[in-house]
Amino acid sequence: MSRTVNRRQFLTAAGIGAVAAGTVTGCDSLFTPKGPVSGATGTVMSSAVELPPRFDAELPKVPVLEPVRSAGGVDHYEVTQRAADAQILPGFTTQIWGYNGIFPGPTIEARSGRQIEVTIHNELPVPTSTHLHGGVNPHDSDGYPTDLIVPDGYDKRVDAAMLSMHARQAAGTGNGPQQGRVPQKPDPQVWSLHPDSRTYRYPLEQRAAPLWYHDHRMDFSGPQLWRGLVGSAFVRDEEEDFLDLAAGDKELSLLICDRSFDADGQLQYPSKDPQLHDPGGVKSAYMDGVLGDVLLVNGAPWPVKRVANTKYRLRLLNASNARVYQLTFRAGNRELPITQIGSDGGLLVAPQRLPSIPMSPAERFDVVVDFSALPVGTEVVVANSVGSGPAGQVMKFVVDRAETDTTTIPDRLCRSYRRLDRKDAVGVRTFDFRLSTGDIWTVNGEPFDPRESLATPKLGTVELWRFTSDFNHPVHTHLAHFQVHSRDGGKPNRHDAGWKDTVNVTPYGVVEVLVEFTGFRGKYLVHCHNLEHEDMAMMANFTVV
Ligand SMILES: [Cu+2]
Repeated sequence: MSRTVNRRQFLTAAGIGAVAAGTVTGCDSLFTPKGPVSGATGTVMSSAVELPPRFDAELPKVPVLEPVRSAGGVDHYEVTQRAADAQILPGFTTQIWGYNGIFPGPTIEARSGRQIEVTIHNELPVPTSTHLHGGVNPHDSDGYPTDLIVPDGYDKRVDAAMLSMHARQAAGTGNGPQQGRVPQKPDPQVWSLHPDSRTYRYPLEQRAAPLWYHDHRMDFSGPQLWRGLVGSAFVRDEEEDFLDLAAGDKELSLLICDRSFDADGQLQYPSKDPQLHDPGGVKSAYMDGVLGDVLLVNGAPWPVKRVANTKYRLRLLNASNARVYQLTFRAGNRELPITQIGSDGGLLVAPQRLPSIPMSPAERFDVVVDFSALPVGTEVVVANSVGSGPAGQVMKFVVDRAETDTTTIPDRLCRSYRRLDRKDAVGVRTFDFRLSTGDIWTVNGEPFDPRESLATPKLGTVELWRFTSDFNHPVHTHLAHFQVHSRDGGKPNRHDAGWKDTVNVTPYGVVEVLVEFTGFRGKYLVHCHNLEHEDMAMMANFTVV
């Protein structure tokens, strides 16, 4: 009897959380079922180096990407993906893959309605595809997983890898489409290959929101993000400018992820093929998800940030492959109030207090934390209540100066917000996220097939999509943003508020969302954002018609 069946039987019997494959690692792998984020999300890959001290490194400020030219209302950016050396752990030099050679990549600052173009040059040894996550992007600039920038000299190997994938599919043993015969060359209906570089065009006809960009190569997103291909992107608009929110050096972008390091201080990841040619995916012990034991914020381990005793706006992004967080801000025994003002898709109608911030992979939270009641010298630890050991802490703030705070949190944040209603939905579809036999993660029982679409919603309509799940699956829709309509038959959780593009579905949970299809026709993805699940086929197309 396979491990898969054993786990399913266990889950059915327990009716709750799950045991991860391989090493069971306390709270990282076994959560209580009723918390905002519950269930297993992966297996810890322990570092072979001594873990760095906590709260020693300064919080890095990620540089903003500057356009190389602006013409006709379009800002043009140039980015080179390349390997580079980074100082992450004290005493070690770590090779990363970065946009412009840095991890995280440079932050994109953009304006709603002002188009940007980004030319990406690929100097890495592997193909890449870049997705602007949260962007209302035309299909051909959405970073489709088989729409690849192929570096110089890779063609022969990429052909071999693609043929090999087709051969495995034909044999019914691999990820992706099932088909009856082995083709002689990569199918041009599946693969779109750009030599060395290409330009992505983003109209950004959308609300102010915290986006991010990352790799999306089919079968290899997990290792390619792990090596560093992630960055933040903010869209801003007049409505947001008008609010008197904390800004400038009182607005902090915090990109949170976990990583694991080998004895030489290099990033380690359990790929089936460490060269990332073929096959994709991870060793079976890690197929539930890869967790690191070093927590990084903006690329630094457990950093510290010195702050004034004022309000700060924190733009939180969980850029981890598989790790979930539940963040609190602790000053001694006391927990600071957290005010959420925005979600994945921009500002909420009104601010709301949250006791903690539960973040599954790819989710963003826009929050205000108020340090004004704290005496100078107070230390505030950002704790992760669902992480064990070192993963139980993320970073630290130290209040080191007194300043006058002139910012406010308005009672009404977003007057243009439209609340979707169940009666707006013209149809209902169900997407079931589930492990299949053969260690393949599936959507509606099928592994990802680039040629098939599970749904054909009409542009300009709203549909109710029901996500069901056997595990923790952070479900992400490209192009179309949604509002959570119900969770497990009841009301959404408080942290489900606002426009979103990613929602965590807990084990045997049901989440209904009202999805609005705006912007563009074409083929887009709905997929699990646990990157190991994604790489092991938990993706599907929908085509907006
Ligand atoms: Cu998943």
